[in-house]
Amino acid sequence: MAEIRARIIQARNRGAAVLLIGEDLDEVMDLSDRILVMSEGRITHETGRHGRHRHHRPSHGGARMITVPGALPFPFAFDPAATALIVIDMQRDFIEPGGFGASLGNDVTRLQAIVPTVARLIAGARAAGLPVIHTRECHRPDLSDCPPAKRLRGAPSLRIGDAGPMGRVLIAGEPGAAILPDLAPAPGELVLDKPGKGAFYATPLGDHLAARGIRSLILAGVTTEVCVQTTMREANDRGFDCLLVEDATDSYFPEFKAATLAMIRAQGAIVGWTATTDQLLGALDF
Ligand code: C5J
Repeated sequence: MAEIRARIIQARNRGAAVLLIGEDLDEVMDLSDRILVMSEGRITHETGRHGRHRHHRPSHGGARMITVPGALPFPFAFDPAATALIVIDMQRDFIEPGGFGASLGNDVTRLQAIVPTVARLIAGARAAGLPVIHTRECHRPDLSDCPPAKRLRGAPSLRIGDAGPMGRVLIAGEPGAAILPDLAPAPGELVLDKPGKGAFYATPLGDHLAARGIRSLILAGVTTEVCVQTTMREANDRGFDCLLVEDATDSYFPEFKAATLAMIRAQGAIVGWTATTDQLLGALDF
């Protein structure tokens, strides 16, 4: 249904009228925003438009579906009651000098630029009643959840677990592993520590989402091509519809961000959709 709905909206947004033919009257009504009843070549009954917004549509079971018309590669439809925002690894260790990102030789200032946008996205999601989930890439102090293959790879100036200016690098509870104060989780929001790049690996995220009936995920955070993309692919494989917020994610490498966005949208949203914060919040009316 979501695929059919997205294609109809895409056609309508190009200015086409869409004639629906189906045996399931509820489904047809659900997908229609005007009903014309014709008899003997004449319109005998005509309804007004459903709802107050062209892209908000009721769906089967009474869910209020919202569509982000400008999403790529085609409009993204989601039920806000079954959607969560996941903010990936907006930690000091990736975004401030002296942390893990910098130890790998990266210019962390690029990532600082998205902080106000991520804050606006989080505020909009909270205002719309979407659950907000935060992740932190970090390890236990004894490193028992950090494979040597991860710790010993390459030649960083500081390895995971080494003492740096923000405490031990990527270790839970150390100052560097904390989420930036401007993006601090609100009381009651789930904060997940994850030892891998993907947020589903070795965490209770999947069970948490299943228990709440979440079927769509909005993703933001850093870095686009590593932890964000890995999480989005994990989610896609688990059956979630995923949208990555383009201006609320970034990479140390602009070309990797651009390639990731292109890969996600390619082949008819093979991994998912992308949209801007304004496009998403506009659809949510915030
Ligand atoms: C990386 C992450 N880049 N959060 N972690 O190692 O993307």
